[in-house]
Amino acid sequence: MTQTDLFADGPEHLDLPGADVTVIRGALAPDVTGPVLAALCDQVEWRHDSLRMYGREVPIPRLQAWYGDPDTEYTYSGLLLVPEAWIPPLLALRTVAEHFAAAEFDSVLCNRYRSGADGLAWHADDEPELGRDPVIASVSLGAPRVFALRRRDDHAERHDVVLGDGDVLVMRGTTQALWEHSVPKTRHAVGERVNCTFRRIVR
Ligand SMILES: O=C(O)CCC(=O)C(=O)O
Repeated sequence: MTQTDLFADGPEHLDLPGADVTVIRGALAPDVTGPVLAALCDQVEWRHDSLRMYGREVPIPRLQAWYGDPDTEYTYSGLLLVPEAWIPPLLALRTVAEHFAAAEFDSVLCNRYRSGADGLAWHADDEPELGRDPVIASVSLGAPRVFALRRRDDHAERHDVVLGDGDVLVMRGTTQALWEHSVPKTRHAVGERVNCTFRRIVR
């Protein structure tokens, strides 16, 4: 049986020049996502970090946490993230991410969007720790949110995809080099969402 046989619609490959992005809808069933979301909200060491911007500390509009193997320190936007030790719900999600990405991960950035007022600004996961053309897989739980992609050299070339409860997204190849992504804030009433983005640190 192939992966495509397991899902009614099969993996959805986004047709974006220079990007290699696949969405697997409902990779996790609804009777699984609810308990996993509750476990993550309860057990993850959520932090409300600030980034230094224009000479002052600005709180990020979401909660986040970094988990991984002991040697997976990670820096983004000048913020050093020291890994927390793996917990069972994140290890379970890692197995799912590794299955669909056909890749191995040693760390995960968890983002918790408490409402539509939380979001994530345009960026690429192109930190040196991730190496060239990294494979990155995320698992979304909870409320659906727009995941926006745009070409770094032409912001008019933009594609929005809604990531729902239990969806897995895999980015690979030159996606990070040529494209950026974001989770825009929304005025619509939306519930809580957790996204876990699995990565591999290159040493
Ligand atoms: O929440 C998402 O879907 C995206 C998360 C993300 O882009 C990241 O962690 O770099």
